[in-house]
Amino acid sequence: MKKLLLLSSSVFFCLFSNAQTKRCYTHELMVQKENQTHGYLQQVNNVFDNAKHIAEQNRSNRSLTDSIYHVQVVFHVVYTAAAENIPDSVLINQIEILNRDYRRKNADTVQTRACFQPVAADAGIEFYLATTDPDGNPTNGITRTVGHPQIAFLGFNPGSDEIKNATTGKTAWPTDRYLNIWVGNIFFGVVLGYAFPPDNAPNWPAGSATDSAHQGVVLHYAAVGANFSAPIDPTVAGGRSAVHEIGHYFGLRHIWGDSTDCVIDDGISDTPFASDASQQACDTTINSCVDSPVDFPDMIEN
Ligand SMILES: [Ca+2]
Ligand SMILES: [Ca+2]
Ligand SMILES: [Zn+2]
Repeated sequence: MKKLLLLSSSVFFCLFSNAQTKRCYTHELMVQKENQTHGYLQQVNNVFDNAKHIAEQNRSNRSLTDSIYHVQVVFHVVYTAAAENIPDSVLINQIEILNRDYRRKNADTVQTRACFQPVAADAGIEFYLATTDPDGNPTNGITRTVGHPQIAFLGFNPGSDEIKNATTGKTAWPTDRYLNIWVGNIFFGVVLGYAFPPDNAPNWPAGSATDSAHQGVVLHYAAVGANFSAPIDPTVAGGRSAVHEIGHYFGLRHIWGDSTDCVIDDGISDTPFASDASQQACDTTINSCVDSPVDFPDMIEN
């Protein structure tokens, strides 16, 4: 679990490059789930705090911190038009990008400013496409499903998570064994992705906020990989939406805590406080909050 802390300083990109669009919908969906099922956010916070506690306990345990975690991935491509049925090569490229960034082998680490170099780290997490499906049959780790025709008009609605629905999309493979990544045309076209973090409430009824069948990541099809022929937006090309959303899936929050103050943050000590606005421009000169004892600039690298 120490990896959770390391991860906060090892993912480098500016996903929120345009204040007018909502690139990541994770926080909004968490708020929605709290409204639907009171206590959801507390369950998420409990898992997060427990993970931090374990990480602190294991800080001196070298064998644990040196281990590499391997995450089995299945992509569920759900399409209503041919362009949305993105090729295997793009999905394989996305896995390569994940393994590059989560091992801190990305070339843009040279842009990490000196003040943040001491906390930048290899997260020690690698990803691979599943080779066996839930029934024990061989698979290439990619499923392809034709979505319900009614989806073709507006796209999949994140609010109802309908890309994971049996009648409109594709149901999850067991979420305790696979990282499910759904790929499709997300509602409005301005949401690049969303994810659900661990929530530690296994006994709530199916269909409620904590339904394990909804765990995983959803990506807009045109935000996947770095080699897609028609990326949704050149400013966010490069397969970094998946890197970002999987961070949420592992439990990380936006470093500004989805607030516009300097009080609520991500709960991680090695990322300085920041206000939302400072993240949107990726401006290295912004210092939106006064930190103590050392006042760092906003960590736009993260
Ligand atoms: Ca922080
Ligand atoms: Ca600061
Ligand atoms: Zn996000």
